[in-house]
Amino acid sequence: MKLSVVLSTQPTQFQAATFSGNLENNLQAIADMGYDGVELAVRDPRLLDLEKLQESIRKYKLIVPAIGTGQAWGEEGLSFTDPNSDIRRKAIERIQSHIPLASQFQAIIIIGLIRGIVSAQVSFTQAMQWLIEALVECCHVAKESGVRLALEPINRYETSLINNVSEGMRLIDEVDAENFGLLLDSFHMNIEEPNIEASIVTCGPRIFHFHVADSNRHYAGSGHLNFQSILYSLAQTGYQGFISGEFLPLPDNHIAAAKNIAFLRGLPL
Ligand code: LER
Ligand code: MN
Repeated sequence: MKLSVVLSTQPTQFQAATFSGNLENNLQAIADMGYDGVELAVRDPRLLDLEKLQESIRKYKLIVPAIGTGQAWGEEGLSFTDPNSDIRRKAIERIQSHIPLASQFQAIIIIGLIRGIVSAQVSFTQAMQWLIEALVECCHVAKESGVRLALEPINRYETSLINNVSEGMRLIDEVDAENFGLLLDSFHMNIEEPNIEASIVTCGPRIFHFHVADSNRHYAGSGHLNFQSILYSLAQTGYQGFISGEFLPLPDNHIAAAKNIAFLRGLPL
């Protein structure tokens, strides 16, 4: 099992960014705990010192399986479905600006909250149309660099667009691009899926990335999710990617990340 954990490269309001702050110290801590990789949450790639980042990632022998992009929504309000066409265009450009970074690390680009919500003055059909158009355009450009995009079904309290696996799979049909798949997150699945394991199996090879947090969004092993059967179902789909921890940094990020890896490595899979 390949394990990673989320690290935000910039200060963030997103509470489940397990690590943020001093990059070098965090990467060292993550590597020392035995993680194979680090998932980077990046608001804007222009804010990064790419060379320094690459050097540090190499130094600690970590892999970057995925790049999170949701902070562009959380901190800047960019989204694919904003009523304002300038904001929609900026969101598309922002995702495309992640492509060189993702290509260097051979990482997946995550489409989380940057997809937006259905705004009051916009119909669901219109929002879906903007979402599909943005994804088609981004997937087309990403394909030239061999980069894949993964949309994350997110629970109803955070977005009104694509809350569950069946909506996600319908979107995959609409976008119709080989480099487009899903990121499943056990925390959101616990809220939205009738049966987590059965939903995972229906995705087959379209699962590009996987987030773990327990039912309470704390580290895996601290709530009531059955990770043994969840990860068994994931393996049944042929998934060979990372299991990436995205949980609240409580009681602190080091303790949470250490308990998460100890729990997952201890599962009889
Ligand atoms: C991001 O991966 C996520 O899971 C969302 O809850 C962001 O708010
Ligand atoms: Mn997630």
